[in-house]
Amino acid sequence: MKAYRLVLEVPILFKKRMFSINKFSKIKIINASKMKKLRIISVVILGYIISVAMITKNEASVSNIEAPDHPNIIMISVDDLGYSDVGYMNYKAGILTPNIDEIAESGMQFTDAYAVAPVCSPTRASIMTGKYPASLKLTCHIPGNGIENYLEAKNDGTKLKEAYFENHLPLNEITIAEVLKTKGYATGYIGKWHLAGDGAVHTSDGIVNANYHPENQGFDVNIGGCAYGKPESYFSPYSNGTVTDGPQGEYLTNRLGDEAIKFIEQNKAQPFFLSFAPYTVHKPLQAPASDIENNNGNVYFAMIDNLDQNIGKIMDKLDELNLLESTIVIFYSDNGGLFENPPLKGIKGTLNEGGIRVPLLVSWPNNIKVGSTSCTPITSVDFFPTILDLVGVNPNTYNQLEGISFLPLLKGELSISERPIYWHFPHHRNEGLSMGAAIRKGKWKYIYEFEKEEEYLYNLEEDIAEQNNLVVTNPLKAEELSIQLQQWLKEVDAEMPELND
Ligand SMILES: [Ca+2]
Repeated sequence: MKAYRLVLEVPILFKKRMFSINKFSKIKIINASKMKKLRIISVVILGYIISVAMITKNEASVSNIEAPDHPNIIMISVDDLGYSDVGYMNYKAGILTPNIDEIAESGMQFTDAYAVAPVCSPTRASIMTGKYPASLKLTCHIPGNGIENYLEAKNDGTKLKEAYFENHLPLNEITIAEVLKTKGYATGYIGKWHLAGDGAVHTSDGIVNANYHPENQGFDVNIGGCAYGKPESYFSPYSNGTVTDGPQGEYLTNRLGDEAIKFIEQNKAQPFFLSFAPYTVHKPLQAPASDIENNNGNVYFAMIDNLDQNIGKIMDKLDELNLLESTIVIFYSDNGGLFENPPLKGIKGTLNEGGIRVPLLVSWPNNIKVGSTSCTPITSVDFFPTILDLVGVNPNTYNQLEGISFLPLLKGELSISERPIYWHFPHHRNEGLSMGAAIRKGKWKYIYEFEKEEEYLYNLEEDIAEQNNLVVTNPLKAEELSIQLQQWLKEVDAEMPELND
């Protein structure tokens, strides 16, 4: 792209330690004179203007695609389901997901889909708002044990302190549900929300501040959505003030599946948007005995099996009500898997691919080509503009959106411009590479680790497992992406970690 070639023409200004963090939490560019800084900034701004112009041009052509009248939308956001934790990927023996595989066969699968964060809350906030966690100031999972306790533990003995983050999704943010309501959609939220305050430490029922629940963010119905990031128990009684207890021992995922079916039945005569966000497959690892038995004692696989059965229930209900052709089904996970994610490196909580690359399927019979695949990188800020596009609303109407519509990919009619996608995760984790920021553009991925001041550059087309750090052999590419990442962090006024004095 022309814009980035311009960036490449600037002299190498940085050798190592491209980021410097001062006590005012702002990024300083070091090893450069003011004059050179100004040159870089003006070149990057010019590049940004050009790339925005390209995207805008592309989106204008998207709006010319004839959109059908108000299809139903079911957004399935599973919790912690890894890239290789689905049968159709064929990476793990023993995982059987026939119903999820059928969605893959009936529509488009994305090989390079991402969560904007390696943990729950920021990704969920980005789906709801179409904004990056760095813009929302909601970059961390909202801790169940309270932010103060969390920070005390995480900042113990580290060089950098965790950056500031919000403990709820502010009500003044415009959500996809709020917009769809204005278009006549019935809206339902069933499952985990995790955007409503400091988790379980303050409460025995998951309700910290009910004002922050889905009902006040555009959803007509909320079953299960509160401050909890994980269930107290998958078996009733649930200790969750937003879902009534069932019979003793009822399994939560089965119950939420039943509630999803009920919502579909109740709203079959009008367009509906159902966000089905089961708590599964997040810990605690608990599953019905029969599912554990069917999975040779593997409780995690049993949870995936049970998830699949419940998705099958939803698809059967759509079939029974003759709604398959008028319903778009999106299947997605909010971050990488907690266990190994072959062939990817890393797990949930890390900025390696295993922490952020996730399964994504989109099915819409007669509209999306059966059994198709897209390798274009997509991230969770893209859902909001894409859903708008799918229901015939021009995404450009909403200036706050930071992603782009990938409807052209679904239609198989256009490609979308190569654009950078970003991560800002200024938080310590025990699982591996964290406390950093990253950018993916085309086949390239660059990561900067704040705590260790380490840089990584990977060619994901040749090295999906991130084994060969190319920073030394390709310094120009590393520099280009580093500059672009730093520029973006400034643009969104990202909260940065401070020195831990
Ligand atoms: Ca999660």
